[in-house]
Amino acid sequence: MVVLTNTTLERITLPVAPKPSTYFSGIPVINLAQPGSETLLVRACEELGFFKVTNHGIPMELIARLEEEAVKFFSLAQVEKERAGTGNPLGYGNKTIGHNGDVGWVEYLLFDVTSKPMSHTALAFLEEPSASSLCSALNEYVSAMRKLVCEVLELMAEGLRVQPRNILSKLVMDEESDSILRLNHYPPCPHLPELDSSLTGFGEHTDPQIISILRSNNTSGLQIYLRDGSWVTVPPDQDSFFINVGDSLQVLTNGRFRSVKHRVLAHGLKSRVSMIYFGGPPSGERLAPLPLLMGEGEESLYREFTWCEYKSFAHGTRLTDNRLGQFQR
Ligand code: GA4
Repeated sequence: MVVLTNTTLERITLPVAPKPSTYFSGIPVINLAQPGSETLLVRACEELGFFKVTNHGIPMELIARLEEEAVKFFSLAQVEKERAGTGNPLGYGNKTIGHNGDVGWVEYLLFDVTSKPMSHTALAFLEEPSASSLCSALNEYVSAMRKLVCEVLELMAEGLRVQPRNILSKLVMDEESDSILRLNHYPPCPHLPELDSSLTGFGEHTDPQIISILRSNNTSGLQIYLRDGSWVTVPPDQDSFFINVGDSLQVLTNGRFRSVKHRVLAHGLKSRVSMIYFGGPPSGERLAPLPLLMGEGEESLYREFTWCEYKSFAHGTRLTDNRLGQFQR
């Protein structure tokens, strides 16, 4: 544990983690423009629950625009940022994550993003023209993420040989889909070089949704947990997207796909900025394995539940808790 004092002189104890290991070279790369990528994609979801997507067709300017807006927001004075709300669960958050005592060396903005574009009045915590420029960058980015999620989930269905092709994507493309956009800023931690360890930016957890698409700047920090019990550092790549399987997709595939445990360690010298789109199903959606994926006599590993039930359960847990455990048969 390391005790840090922030600007408001509040003392906060943050968990330390082992020093980041060297970069892992085994992250599967899915080239979306390459025929046959659906087979690699399925393998990546089965083995790691994590992969990188290249040739995604999303213009770099659109990504850079939201990153710039995020940096502009996080550079505001603390009081101005706090006007965005509490981060509990939506809005601005600083060092506290969720409402059950998790902390990390991170500040963030969380937005509920539906199929309808957000209005700049939802960002009334900012003055004009800042509210409008953040709002349009967010809307453009979210609609690009929805398209990417749709493409990836359709490739997945193809690789899994389940019909119809939109059996998974329709859950996230539905008007009522419960999706979130998260902008994270991990400031450099000046105390780190003196410590023989690293600081936790965002503690280990799995994502509750179906799928998460992450894009970060070129600062490392993201780690994933392998089946052999080791944590490995993901080499940053600001031109690509990293995708991970969430708990809901693990259920939809009856455990065939793995919802990957991941975490972020703070950097001693550089800021890390990440933007994550979490694609979730509609609130009342029943989550159960796709019948076409079940072998003869295969039974569901999970009792049936709705996304709304899972989400409210998740919000009562700590990051590291094994949330799906509660729903296992
Ligand atoms: C993890 C994935 C998303 O960032 C998130 C997180 C949420 C939050 O920050 O409020 C949770 C976490 C996440 C899972 C367990 C609960 C809820 C913090 C936490 C301790 C927005 C989400 O949907 O679940």
